[in-house]
Amino acid sequence: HSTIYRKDYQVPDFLINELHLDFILSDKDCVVHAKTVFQKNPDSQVTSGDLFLHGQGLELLNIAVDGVELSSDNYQLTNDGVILPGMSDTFILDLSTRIYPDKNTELEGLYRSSGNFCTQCEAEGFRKITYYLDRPDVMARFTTRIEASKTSCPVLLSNGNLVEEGDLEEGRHFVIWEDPFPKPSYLFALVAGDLVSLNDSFETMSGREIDLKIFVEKRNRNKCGHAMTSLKKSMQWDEEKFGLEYDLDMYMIVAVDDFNMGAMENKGLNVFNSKYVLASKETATDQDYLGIEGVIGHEYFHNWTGNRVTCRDWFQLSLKEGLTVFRDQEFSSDMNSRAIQRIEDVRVLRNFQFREDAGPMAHPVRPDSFVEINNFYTVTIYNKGAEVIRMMHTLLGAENFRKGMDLYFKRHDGQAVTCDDFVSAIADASGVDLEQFKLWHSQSGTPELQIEEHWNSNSGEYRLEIAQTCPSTPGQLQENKKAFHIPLCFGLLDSAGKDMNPGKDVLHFRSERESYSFENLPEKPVLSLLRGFSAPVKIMPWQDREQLAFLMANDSDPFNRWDAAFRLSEAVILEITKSLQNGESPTLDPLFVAAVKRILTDQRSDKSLLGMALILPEENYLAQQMTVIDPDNLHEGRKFVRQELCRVLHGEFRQIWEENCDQGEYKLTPESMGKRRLKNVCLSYLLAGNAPDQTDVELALRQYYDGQNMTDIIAVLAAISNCEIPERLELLEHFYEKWKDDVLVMDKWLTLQATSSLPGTLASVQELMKHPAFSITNPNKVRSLIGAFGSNHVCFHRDNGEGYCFLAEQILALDSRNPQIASRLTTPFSTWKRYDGARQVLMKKQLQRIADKKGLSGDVSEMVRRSLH
Ligand code: BAL
Ligand code: ZN
Repeated sequence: HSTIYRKDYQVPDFLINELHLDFILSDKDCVVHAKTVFQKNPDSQVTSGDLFLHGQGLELLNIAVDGVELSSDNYQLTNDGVILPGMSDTFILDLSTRIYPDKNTELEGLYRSSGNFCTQCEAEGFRKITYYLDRPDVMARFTTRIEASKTSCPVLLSNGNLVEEGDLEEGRHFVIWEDPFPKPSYLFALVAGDLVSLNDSFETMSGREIDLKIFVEKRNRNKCGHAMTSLKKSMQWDEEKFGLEYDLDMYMIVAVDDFNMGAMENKGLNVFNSKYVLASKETATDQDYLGIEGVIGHEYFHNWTGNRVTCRDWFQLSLKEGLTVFRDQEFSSDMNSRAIQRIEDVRVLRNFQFREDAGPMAHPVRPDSFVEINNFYTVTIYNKGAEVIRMMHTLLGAENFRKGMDLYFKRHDGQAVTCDDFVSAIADASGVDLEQFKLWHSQSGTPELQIEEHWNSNSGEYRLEIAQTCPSTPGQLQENKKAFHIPLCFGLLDSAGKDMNPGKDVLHFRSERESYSFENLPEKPVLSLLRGFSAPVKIMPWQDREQLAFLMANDSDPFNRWDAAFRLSEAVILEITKSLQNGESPTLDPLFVAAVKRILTDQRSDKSLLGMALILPEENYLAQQMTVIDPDNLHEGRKFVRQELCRVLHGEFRQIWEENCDQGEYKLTPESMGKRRLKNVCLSYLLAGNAPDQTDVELALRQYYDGQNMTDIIAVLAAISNCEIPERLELLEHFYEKWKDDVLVMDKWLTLQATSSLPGTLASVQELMKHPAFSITNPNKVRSLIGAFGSNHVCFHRDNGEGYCFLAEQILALDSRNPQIASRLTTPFSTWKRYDGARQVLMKKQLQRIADKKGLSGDVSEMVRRSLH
C-alpha cells in the first residue's frame, strides 16, 4: 500500500470529452461497454503517448482503439489498471468488461442492495465498473444506456435527463440517460430495480419546473414526505441565500438500505442511505428528522459546491465538503434554531474532531499525503473544513462572503479546482488579506489559547493577554508551526450582565501573543470569549466558577451561555473524578447545584437551550481532558454528578417533566422539539441511579406506553438502559416485538443495548451479533451495534481487555468483506497512548494483531499503522 503525495500532482496526460456507457444487467452479472473519446491534454508535459487507465476487479472482455481490436500484446494489465502504450493525440477507445454486482460486498462500484442495483463511485469506485481515468480533474459528458429485465428492474436510472426508452425482446427493456454537464467519474450513478417514487415539483426562480422524485421500496412509500419537503426547502434556500438555481429538468433521490456513507451527491441522481430519507413520527426521532433535512440539504447544495465546481484532486476534498457542510449548517440554522444548531455542531467538533486532531490520524484540512483516500472522509475534512469556511464568513461579513462565492462560481464553473482557488476568489472579491489565514488549510492540530486578564481599578483599564500554541501533530512539530489568524468574537459584561462594548466585537488574533486594552471601563468586566465558537480552538480554563455561573445566567450570546454550562460541568466532573481517584468521598459543589437549579426554574428561556445546558459533557470528550485517562473513575465521577443532581433537585426535575409531558399533536417546530428535549433530559436525570425511585420508573413506563412519537419512546429506553431493573428488559422486549420488521428502528434497538453502561453489555452485544435483527453485511447494523459499542467508553475500556479483543475480531472479520466499514471501526483504538500502562499494552496487542493479518486491506492497514507508529 503506497503513499500518495499532494506535491506529486500532475495534470492528466489525456482528457475525455465523451463517454458512452452501456450496461447489460442480468441476475448473474453485468456487462459494461464503454466508448470513450480521448484527446491529448495540451497542458501535459508528457510526450510518450502512454495511457494508464484505472481498473480494479474487472474481467476484460475486449478492447479496441478506433475500431481495431487490440491483441493482448498491445496492452498491459497491472494490479490496478491497464497501460495502453503509444496512443495518438485523439482516439476512440471501446472497452467491454464484466463485473459481478452480487458478489460486491465492499459496496463500492456497482452492487446490489435488497436485490436492487446501485452504485457508489466516490472516491474511486468507478474503476470497479470500467477502465477509466478515474480522477476528479477529468470531466466528461456521460451518456448511459441501461438494459435489464422488466420484471426485476422496472426502474432504470442514471444521471441527467431521460432521452429514450423502449422495450426489447425476452421481457427486457432499456433506457438512455444523457447528462449535459461534464463531470468526473466519481459523480456517476446508476440505479436499477423494483422501486416506487414519490413525485413532486419545484418552480425555480427563473420559472423552470423541475420534477422531483424520491425512489424507495414500495413498503416505504409513505415515509418520504419529510425528505421531499426538505428538498424543496433546500432548493429555495440556495436560491435565496446564494442565488444558485438547479440546472437539470429532474432531481432524483434513491434510498437504499446498504450504504457505506450517509448519502452521495451524484449529479441529478443522489443515492441515500435510507436512514437519511425515511421518517414517520412513529419511527423517527426529532434528531432523525433534523438529520434528514440536513443531509438532503447537504447533497442538494453539492450540486454547485462539488458538482458544478469540483476538486482538482482528493487532497482538495474539503473544498467541496467543508464548504457544503458550512452551507448545510447554515440552512439548518435558518430552518430551525440557530443557537441549537451551533451547539450541536460544536459538540461534534469537540467530541470527534478535537480527538482526531490530538491523535495519530491528525491531518490538515488539506492533507499532504494519504494511503487510502476513503480514510480521509473525516471530521477534520468535513467539520473543521466547515469551521474554516465559517471563519472566512466571520472575517468578511455576510455581504462580502456572498461576493466571494459569486466570484468563485464566475471564475470556476465547470472546473476542477483547489482550496487555494477558493480562498483567492474570496480574498479578491472582498479585498480581505487571507494569506496568513491559509495556514488553517496546511497546519494540523487544534490551537490552544492561554488567557490572562489584567484589571486596573484606578484607571478603568482592562487588558487581555492572549497567547496561542498548536501541539505537534504527525509530520508537524509544534516549534515549526506558525501563528494562525484567529477571529475571536467576544463581549465584556458588566455586573448587571449587560454588554459594555457593543459594536466592537471581533479581535483579530494573528501573532503568538497579543495584548488588547479596553479603557475607561466603570467596573471590571466579565469576559465572554469565543462567542458563537468563532474559531475551532481550545481555550485553556481560565475563568473561575463564579464567572462561569454568571455567564450561564447572563451572557447575551446563547451559545456562550450554553458553553459556560458545559465548561462548568466539565470542571466539576473532572474534579469529582480526581477525588475518586484519590479515594476521597466526593461532594458536589453547591455553586454548581445552584446554577443547575437556576436552569430548572428558568421560566423565560428557550426550552431547548435549557435542555441542552443540562446535558453533561460525554465521557469520550472528558477523557480527552485527562492527562492519563481513567475510564472507571471518570464514569463513576460523571454518574455521581448526575445522581447527586437528581437527589438534590428531584422535585424540580419532576416538575419540569410534568409541565412538559403533555404535548398534544406532534410538531417539528423548535418550540415543540425544545419541550421534548427538556422533558426528556429531566427524565434521564430521574432515572440516573442504578435503582431509581419506583414512582419515577412508573412515570417512565407511562411515557413509554402512552408515547405517540419515537422521540419520547426512545428517551425512555435510553434513560432506563443504565438501570439494573427488570423494567429495562421488559421494555426492550416489547420494543423488539413491536418494531422487529422495521430495519431502521431495529438499528436504534441495537444501539440502546450497545451503549448501556451496565457490566453485562459486552456479553449482550456478543449475543446480539447472532440475533436476526443484526447483519454483518449491512453497514448501518455494524455501526449501530459494533460501532456503538466502540464508543461506549466505560464498557469498551473495561480493564480485562475483552472489549478490545472483541473489536479487533470484528475489524478482522469485516476487513475482507468491507474495508471501508472495518477501517472506521478502528477509531476507538487510536487514542491508546492516552490510557494507563496496562490498558496500553492490551490495546497495542490488538492493534498489532490486526496489523499482522496477511492481506490486510489498505484502509485498515493505514489506520493501524498510523496508530502503532
Ligand atoms: N461526497 C460524499 C458524501 C457527501 O459528503 O455528501
Ligand atoms: Zn458532502
